Amino acid sequence: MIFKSSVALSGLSADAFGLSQPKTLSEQVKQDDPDDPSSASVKENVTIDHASRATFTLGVDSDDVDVFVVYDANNDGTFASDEIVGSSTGPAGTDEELTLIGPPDGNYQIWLHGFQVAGTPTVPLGIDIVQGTTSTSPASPRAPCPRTRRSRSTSPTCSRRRRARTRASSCSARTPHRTRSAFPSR
Ligand SMILES: [Ca+2]
Ligand SMILES: [Ca+2]
Repeated sequence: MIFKSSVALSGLSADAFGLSQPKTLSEQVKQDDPDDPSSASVKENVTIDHASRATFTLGVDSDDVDVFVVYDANNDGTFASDEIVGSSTGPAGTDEELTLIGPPDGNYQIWLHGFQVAGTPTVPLGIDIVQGTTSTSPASPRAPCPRTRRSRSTSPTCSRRRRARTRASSCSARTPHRTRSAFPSR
């Protein structure tokens, strides 16, 4: 994607979020300790990198399965109950869905907690994470095409030079990239 501006902008930045491919996992759930979400028998690891949002859905039949999203905030490799950042805990027979807006980068775990489950049904877990990169414009605008007394501003040579310069300044390889999170730095 290329942004064009008729005025010189210094320090312009834009977030570009691609449309990631959503995926659906088949998970086998069972009755867990209803009083302890960390007893969830299904725990899926998910890595989030510069996401604008992340949506998790769970289709249930007549059972009561709940979804918990746990963020390893202290990055110690374990997912603790006090690191739960989102949950969807509808009653039996109700599908679950939750969305994190601007989640911080890092490691996450999705817990499927069998609150009231008959047998070991297989349920679909949907994961849709929209991720992208941040682009920053070059700090200095491109230099104007040089003029001399003999060359007119519309000369073909000057136009070609101007176009070439435009391509160079918008070349993605030369554009400084940085990442950022909507959350405060940790
Ligand atoms: Ca942790
Ligand atoms: Ca439920």
